[in-house]
Amino acid sequence: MGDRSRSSAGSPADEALQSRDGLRIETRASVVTLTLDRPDSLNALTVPLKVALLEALLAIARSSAIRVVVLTGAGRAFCAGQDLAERAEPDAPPLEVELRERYNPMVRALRDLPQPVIAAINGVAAGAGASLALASDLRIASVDARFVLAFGRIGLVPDSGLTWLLPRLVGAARAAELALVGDPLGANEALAIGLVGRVVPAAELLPAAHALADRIAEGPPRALAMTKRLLEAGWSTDLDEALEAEAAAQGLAGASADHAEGLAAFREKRPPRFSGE
Ligand code: LHQ
Repeated sequence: MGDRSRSSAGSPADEALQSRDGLRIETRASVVTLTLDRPDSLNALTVPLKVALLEALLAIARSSAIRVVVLTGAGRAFCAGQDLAERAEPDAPPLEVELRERYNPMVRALRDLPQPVIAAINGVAAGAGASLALASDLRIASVDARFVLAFGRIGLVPDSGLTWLLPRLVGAARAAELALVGDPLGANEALAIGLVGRVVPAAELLPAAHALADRIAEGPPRALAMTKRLLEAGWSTDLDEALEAEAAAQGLAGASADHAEGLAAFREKRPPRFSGE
C-alpha cells in the first residue's frame, strides 16, 4: 500500500480549481473549501455541477499544496441530491447511466482522495446529497442539518454508495431503519447514532469546520493518506491482511522525512512542521 504520487497541481492557475457551474472553490492556506452553490434548488446536483465537483476532486488529489478539503452547501441546504428538474428533460440519460458515469466516479473520487474531507453539513442533506456527506471522512453538522433518504419517496433505491456507507457508519439495524422507513433524521439524532461527529450552532459551523481542517492540515499528509486507506481497506480484509497492510504502510511512513521531523520535534519539545516528504 503506497500513497499516490502527487504533483504541484492545485495552484490557483489549475482550471479545475476555479469556481464554476454551481461549485464555489476557495483556498486558504492548505485548506480548500468546496461549496455547492445553487441555493435556489437547495444545491441540487446538475450535470455541470457534478462535472465541476469531480474535476475539482481529481485536481485536489494531485495537489501537494492542499492538505484538507471542506465540503459544504450555500444557503439553507447542504445538498438536495439529484436535480429533479434536470431529470425531467427529454434527453436525460437512464438512471443507471447517470450513476455509472457521474455519481459513482464522484463518490469514488471522494473516497480515494489522499486528503481528509470534512463535510460541514449546514442544512438538509437529501438523496445523493446525503451520500456525499457519508462519503466524506468527517462530518460536522449545524443544528439545522437533517438527513433525508429521499430515494424511496420517489420510488428509487438508495445510491451513490449509501447502501455501503450507511451500515458501516451506523450499523446494520439503524441503516435498515433509516433506509426502509425514511423518516428525516435531525442533527442531534444523527449525532446520537454516530452519523455525524459533532453538532454546533449554525453560525459556528464553518468556523468549527475550518478550525478542525487547520488542525488536520498540521498533520503528516502522507501518513494521513495512508491512514485513510488502511481504515477503508479494513472493511474488506481480515485481521492478518490488516496487520500486514499496516506493517507495509508503516515501513513507508517510517522512511519519510515527516517521521524524522516528528521524532526531532519530540526530542526538541516543539510542535512538528510536516512537509509531506
Ligand atoms: C429541488 C430539489 C431537487 C430540484 C429541492 N431538485 N429542485 C441519482 C441518479 C439519477 C437520478 C436520480 O437520483 C439520484 C440520486 C438522488 O439524489 S435521488 C433523490 C433526489 N432528491 C430528492 O428527491 C429530494 C427532493 N427534495 C425534497 O424532498 C425537499 O426539497 C427537501 C426534503 C430536500 C427539502 O424540503 P424543504 O425544506 O421543504 O424545501 P422545498 O421542498 O420547499 O424546496 C425548496 C426549493 O428547492 C423548491 O423550489 P421552489 O422553486 O419551489 O422554491 C424545490 O423545488 C427545490 N428543490 N430539492 N432535488
